[in-house]
Amino acid sequence: MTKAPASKNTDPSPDLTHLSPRQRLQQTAFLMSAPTFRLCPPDEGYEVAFAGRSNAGKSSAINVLTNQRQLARSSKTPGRTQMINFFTIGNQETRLVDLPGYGYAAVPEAMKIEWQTELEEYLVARESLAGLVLLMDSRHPLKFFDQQMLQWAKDGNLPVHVLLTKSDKFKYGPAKNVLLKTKQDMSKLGLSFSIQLFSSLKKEGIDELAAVMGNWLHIDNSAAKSNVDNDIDSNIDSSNTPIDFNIE
Ligand SMILES: Nc1nc2c(ncn2[C@@H]2O[C@H](COP(=O)(O)OP(=O)(O)OP(=O)(O)O)[C@@H](O)[C@H]2O)c(=O)[nH]1
Ligand SMILES: [Mg+2]
Repeated sequence: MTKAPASKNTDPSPDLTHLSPRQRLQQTAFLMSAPTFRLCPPDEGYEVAFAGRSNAGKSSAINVLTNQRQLARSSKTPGRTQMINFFTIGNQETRLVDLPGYGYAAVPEAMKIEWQTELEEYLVARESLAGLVLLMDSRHPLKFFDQQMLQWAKDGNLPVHVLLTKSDKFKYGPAKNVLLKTKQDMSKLGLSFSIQLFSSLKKEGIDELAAVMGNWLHIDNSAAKSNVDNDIDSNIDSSNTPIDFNIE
């Protein structure tokens, strides 16, 4: 386990409450990497986990969301992120978690099984986990492990926000069709979710994702929120508007 130096108690975290969620997310800093959930930070405050198949674009999404080029390392080699990486957003009680990609063929079967058991326990039992951002390549949505993650999220009553990543690979119409089709398929699963298109390459869908995370992480004060809403009004692409479902 590697750990960033802890801030001293005599040096309180700066007051970031006047910032919008997107501005707050730009304060994200690396906290620590853990090889297993047993070594992760105390289960306090709020955290949001990013999960998805290997190569889905998790690290790239975290980098554009936080406006930092190399915060989470992204790579052309699938399976690059093997550790659970924790980041703080202003203070240690507000965290972002980059989970290792699943479905990476080169990982031995026994390790896969152990990892899945841990992942399930984390999703179901972690008290501070406020929501799951599930990234799926928009060309290959809802693969077996994605469905497994959704089932665990449902078991843990965990809200899910789906990013259909690399949407730049499609033209507008086909991208919208993927969004609607995936939304329909997910509606059958009976869990609480929202969904949007996302492109790290084109930096599309960031405001929508920041708004969802601001809500989950309780960093969405109303004064700043009205500024964000103004930003969204001027930039919004309706194909990226998150679609909310709350199915009983
Ligand atoms: N066209 C396009 N490519 C992308 C986008 N986001 C990521 N990629 C590419 O997809 C590959 C994987 O991206 P990563 O962000 O490393 O994916 P990851 O989910 O973190 O992968 P692991 O850490 O292996 O689980 C890289 O080659 C990225 O450049 C996107 O929005 N559009
Ligand atoms: Mg990664």
